[in-house]
Amino acid sequence: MARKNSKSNGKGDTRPKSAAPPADAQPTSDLRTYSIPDYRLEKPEFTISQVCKDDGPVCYEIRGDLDAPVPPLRPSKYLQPQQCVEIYRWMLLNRKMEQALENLYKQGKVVGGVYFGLGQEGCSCASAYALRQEDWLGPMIRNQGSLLVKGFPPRDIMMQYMAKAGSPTFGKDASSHLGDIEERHVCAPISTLGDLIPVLAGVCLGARLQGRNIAALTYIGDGGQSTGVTYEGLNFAAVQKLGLVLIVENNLWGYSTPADMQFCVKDLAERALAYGIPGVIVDGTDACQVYDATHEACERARRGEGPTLIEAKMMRMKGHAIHDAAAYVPKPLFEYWRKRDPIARLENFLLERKWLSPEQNQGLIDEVDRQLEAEREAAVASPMPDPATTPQNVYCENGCHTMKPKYGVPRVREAVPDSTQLKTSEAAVHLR
Ligand SMILES: Cc1ncc(C[n+]2csc(CCOP(=O)(O)OP(=O)(O)O)c2C)c(N)n1
Ligand SMILES: [Mg+2]
Repeated sequence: MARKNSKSNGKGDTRPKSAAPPADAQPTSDLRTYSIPDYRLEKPEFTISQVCKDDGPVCYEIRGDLDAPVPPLRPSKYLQPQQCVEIYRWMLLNRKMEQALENLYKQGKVVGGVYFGLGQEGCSCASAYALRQEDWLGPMIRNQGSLLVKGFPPRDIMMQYMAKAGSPTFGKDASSHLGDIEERHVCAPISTLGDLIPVLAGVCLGARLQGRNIAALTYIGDGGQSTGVTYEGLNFAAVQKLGLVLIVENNLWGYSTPADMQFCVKDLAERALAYGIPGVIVDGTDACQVYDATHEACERARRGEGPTLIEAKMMRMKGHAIHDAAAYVPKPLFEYWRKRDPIARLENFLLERKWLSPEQNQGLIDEVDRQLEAEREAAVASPMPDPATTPQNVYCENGCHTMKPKYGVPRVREAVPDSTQLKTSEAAVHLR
């Protein structure tokens, strides 16, 4: 863990940096100071406060330097030019698929709502790109890009939203609760915020008991990180040194609650200190930073050294879901982050470096459009489920799927036949 230096609270810490310590100061050996690696090339400092008028709608005002120039991307330590182009393509596919979903919703073809990851494509796609085939993913609602990178075709996600018979859940879920534990190693999202964290920790534990350390990536929002199960799951992973990679997606809003009204720490990565694990901050609109931090966390996970908490700072560029116009978000905040659009930033980065020519770029965009059109048509053409199939695949009956070890025979100790023979030292089950 990299821990050193003192932390400015960024909210008005005016202590002189070189002042002599007061006479009653503690000996320095009693002082523990920490630092959190921060990959960002800019550190926006905004405060958002509630300024509601009596019985008016909820509204906020923002203070901070909203005219700051947009920094360049931080070149990746690990990615080759071609890999950067691949991530850019995934991000385009992610955004254009969500635009197609919005249109399908407006055409009345979607059953239920639609959730968007607008402005967060770099976080979803570049983090999932750091996973290997054998690694696991537990996406949340805004991580549709992660699902694409992990191998779900856009038609699966579209059919899921339209509750079509051909969807991965055969039309039984009309949102994003799709997974694939056999091939792609994706745990279906769990709506209860935070619950994926102990589940993914459990996946890592299962692999450990079968003789393998794996990386398992999941996400939690700035709102969801306050839940108790987040603490329980991450603490368990920390104690057991499980390969959990937790990205805290700090997109500044949880429904209509701004981050400033959600927690008091300056950076959510500081939470890592309380778990005794590394914490790192990245600009969530910089795909290179997201990739590098996730790659390093995955490598640590595969070495069996335990979990990492990555805070990705960015902005939810739409409302909570399609029903929410986000009228409560101060317009200048949207403007600020629109200039930091993750796709435009990566596109400029690739063009400036000549890793992609303007013609290649246009060809790539056209190709993504063609792919999506074919995927959309296939999704729309899928029938609605036959009512007779309603009871099927709801309950696990007649051994519909067997629970079998994935990586090897679990290493467990033989049970003691006569419980009276248990020694006190064997009373607790240790998992390593
Ligand atoms: C334990 C729990 N509490 C409340 C909810 C309802 N809920 C769903 S999404 C959401 C807001 C989440 O905000 P955040 O975690 O910041 O994620 P974001 O939507 O910004 O990606 C809430 C309160 C829930 N699903 N689970
Ligand atoms: Mg949020």
